[in-house]
Amino acid sequence: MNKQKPVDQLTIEEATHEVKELSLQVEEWGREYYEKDNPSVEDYVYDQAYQRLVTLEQIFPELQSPDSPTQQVGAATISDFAKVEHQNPMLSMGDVFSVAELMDFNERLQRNGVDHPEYNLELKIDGLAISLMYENGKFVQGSTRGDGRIGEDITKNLKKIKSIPQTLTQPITIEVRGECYMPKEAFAKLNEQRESQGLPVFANPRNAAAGSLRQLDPQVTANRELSTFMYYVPDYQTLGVTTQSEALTALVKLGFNVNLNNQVATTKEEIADYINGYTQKRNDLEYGIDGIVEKVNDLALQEELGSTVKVPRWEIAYKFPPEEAATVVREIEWTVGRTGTVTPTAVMDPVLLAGTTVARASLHNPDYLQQKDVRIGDTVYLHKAGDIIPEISTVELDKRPADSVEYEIPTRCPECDSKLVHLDEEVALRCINPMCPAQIKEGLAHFASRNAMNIDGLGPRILEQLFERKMITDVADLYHLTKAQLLTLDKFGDKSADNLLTAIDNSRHNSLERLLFGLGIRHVGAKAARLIAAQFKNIEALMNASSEEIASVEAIGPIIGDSVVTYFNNTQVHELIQELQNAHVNTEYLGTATEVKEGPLTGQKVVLTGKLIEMTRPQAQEWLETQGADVVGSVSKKTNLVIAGSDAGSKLAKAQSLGIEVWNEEQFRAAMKEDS
Ligand code: 3BA
Repeated sequence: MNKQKPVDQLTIEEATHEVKELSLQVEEWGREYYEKDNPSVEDYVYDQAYQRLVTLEQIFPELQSPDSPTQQVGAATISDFAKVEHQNPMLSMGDVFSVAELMDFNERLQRNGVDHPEYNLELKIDGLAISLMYENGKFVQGSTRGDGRIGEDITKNLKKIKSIPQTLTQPITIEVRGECYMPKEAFAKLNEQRESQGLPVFANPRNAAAGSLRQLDPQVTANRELSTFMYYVPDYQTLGVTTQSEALTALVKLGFNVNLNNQVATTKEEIADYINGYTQKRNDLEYGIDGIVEKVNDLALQEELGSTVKVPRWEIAYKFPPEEAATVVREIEWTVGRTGTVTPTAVMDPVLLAGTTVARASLHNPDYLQQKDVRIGDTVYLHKAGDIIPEISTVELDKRPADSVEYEIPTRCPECDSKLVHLDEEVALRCINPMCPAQIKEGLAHFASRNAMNIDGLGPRILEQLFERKMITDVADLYHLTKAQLLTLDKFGDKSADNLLTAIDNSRHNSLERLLFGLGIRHVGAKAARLIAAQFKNIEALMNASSEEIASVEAIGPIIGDSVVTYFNNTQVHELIQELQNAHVNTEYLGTATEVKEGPLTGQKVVLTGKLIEMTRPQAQEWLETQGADVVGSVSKKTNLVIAGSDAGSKLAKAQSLGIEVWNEEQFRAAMKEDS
């Protein structure tokens, strides 16, 4: 992390400059967060920047402008939903990042004459604030928080959430507020499903919940597993209670879901224990929490304390620090993919990080490795990108061993020792030896994979053994494996051998598109394979087709056309196809021609901008075209999606000003992943 000068040591010029930059940055991140449910940085980074801006404006009050992001309540709403004005504004919460700051807050309350108040401590659910209106006990309207004053009417969607009662146990008229969230397991399942459909995955459960709630089709919401915890009633007199903790119990009685892990506390020790306890336990909860909320328990006292423009004076949220763990890099491993890309992975001493043990983190490519300057023996800090993927955040330079040397990028393939190259202007390092065993093994695994020939039970360990023992050298050999051969494999019994033989046999009857995808022809993803198979009907027709004929298939471009022709222009490939046919592997298209399903990108106008790290622009464009997207050069109102790599400039800015959806490279790769 870059060390910042303490705010009180800045000159006015420096402060002016920083306030200007930070305001723009915080505003942009805020927009991503609130309007697009799609933040490009982790919440912690946003919070830190926001906090720094607040401090700057406190110390240099002359620099605070009325349109500073610190002066807005939340973000403006932009959407297709009807607007709802909240009867009482939905405020934000003040926040602190350490227990010491929380204690300062409490002492300030004391100094302001609040003597040893009782606090109600609650878990801070990582979801989305909602408001529910009931008239005579009937649910009539539900809305998002929006900018705090005006939210969006999402009644139809909220009606699909099981934990929201349609009718209360009493016929009262009341507004109830709380949090809507997606349980961790539902989130994991949803992302798995989206990944297999080639859709971008959600970065975290909060974004998934937001994306699921703000759907124009309530059926989509219904299919997402969402739940709620309610915690606030603006008009508490209706409930006949005098404390926040009683209010929670009253809400349970009315039929709401309430998180009853709350605790009433008075002493510093109790508060610290609660925070420490849940800091430990948070990974075991079925829902995400990002902190602890402390509220003055006495509701009359709350009213007396009132609120500033933005936040109540009677509550404070303590936010958990991001989960980081330090460990030591022992090795950098290079693996060769199916297309020959050689990717570095840091292998580290195992550490516990956000609930799982982590020992490996991708370093993506040589450029990335060199930028981070990760070396063997270095102590590094790990975090989880999007809460899931372990990533090295920083190298602890103070702990670098004295004899440390810069890591040397290999020049030869770790598998076959042939010379590695950079193709075109790719960042990726490649082994271009077609006989490289690593590539062949990966190719076999790809052939067997779910969207290709779908041969169950042919995992990497089995393939490795079959290959090492020379039982298979190419995909056609799979169809000649015998039970006797399989029984010689490690831990392979009668049953597993039979199952695998059956799975292999079943794959003989697959439709052509699976075979075509499974062959691993460059640029031919699952979707392109389907479109081509539907057009040419059998492999002979495709082998006789020209590049132009292939490129004339709807949604297929010249790069795929050329790639397919080049692939089949090889006598070894002809022999392989012949062998497959001799082994009775089907090479005909079996689907009905009308079944070419439209995808989410079909017909969408997409603009590519900025630098991509893990692929070239033409590769990105090609894939988009196979999805039926229309890749265009400039951003206009008609653009549906902008894919922005690093250092994206005016096109990105324009897209943002027009409110067009923007994906970063990671989101784009998630969408492509299925289709590589
Ligand atoms: N308590 C979020 N605000 C919360 C009622 C106040 C409040 C929250 C809370 C303002 C949670 C801000 C949005 C909002 C209702 C405004 C909680 C949580 N209390 N336990 C003090 O679990 N995330 N969020 N919600 N009004």
